[in-house]
Amino acid sequence: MTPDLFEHCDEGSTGREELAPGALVLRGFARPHAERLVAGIADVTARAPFRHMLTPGGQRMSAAMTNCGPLGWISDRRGYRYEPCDPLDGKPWPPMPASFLDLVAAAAAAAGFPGLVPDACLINRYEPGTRMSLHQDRDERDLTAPIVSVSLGLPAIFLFGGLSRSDHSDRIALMHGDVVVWGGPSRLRFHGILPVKEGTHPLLGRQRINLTFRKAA
Ligand code: MD6
Ligand code: FE
Repeated sequence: MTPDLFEHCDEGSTGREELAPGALVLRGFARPHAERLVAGIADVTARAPFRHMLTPGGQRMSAAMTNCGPLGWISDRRGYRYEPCDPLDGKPWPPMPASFLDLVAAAAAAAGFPGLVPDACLINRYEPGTRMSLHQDRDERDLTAPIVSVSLGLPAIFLFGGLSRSDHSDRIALMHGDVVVWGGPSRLRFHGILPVKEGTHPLLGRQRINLTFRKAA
């Protein structure tokens, strides 16, 4: 499937696709929630704006980020970690909007993880040309909980690799409304996002937004 086929359509596909043991895509699962999610993103970013964090090596990250919930993921010269307060103003991260919590509970249950209560939500914003290099999500204390990842706006190609950086990566097109639930034996797979292609989404304009919900503490 190429993203171009669906770029200008309101309808995508639905249903579930298993990527690997413990990792599946719920196609279009968030689409009925999208307007409430976008309102929640606006509330969060009014209090904790998107910013480009620095990697420990001093590079500006390509995706702009913010957080909501009890813990937020940050990166700076001192490393990667979760913090209860936004370093920009020293205040607690904004609470998770009810629309986020409703969606994550429904998606996790649909994927076979009932009762998931995340304590961290990282919000990534990609403008065309923005990418996310291959990485593992390993800063969370509880690696038994799955991650729930929600894609909104412009499509992107998700690189889905193995447990070593040098393993082959599959390429998966993620469209507006797709939800990836990822845990168990896939929890520490390397993954990334190829540079987002130019385009305009009817609801979000010239951007892709990804929400990743984790149990960090
Ligand atoms: C993104 N996602 O989709 C970046 N991490 O923009 C992630 O880095 C990610 O989608 C862990 C689990 C699922 C993900
Ligand atoms: Fe990740």
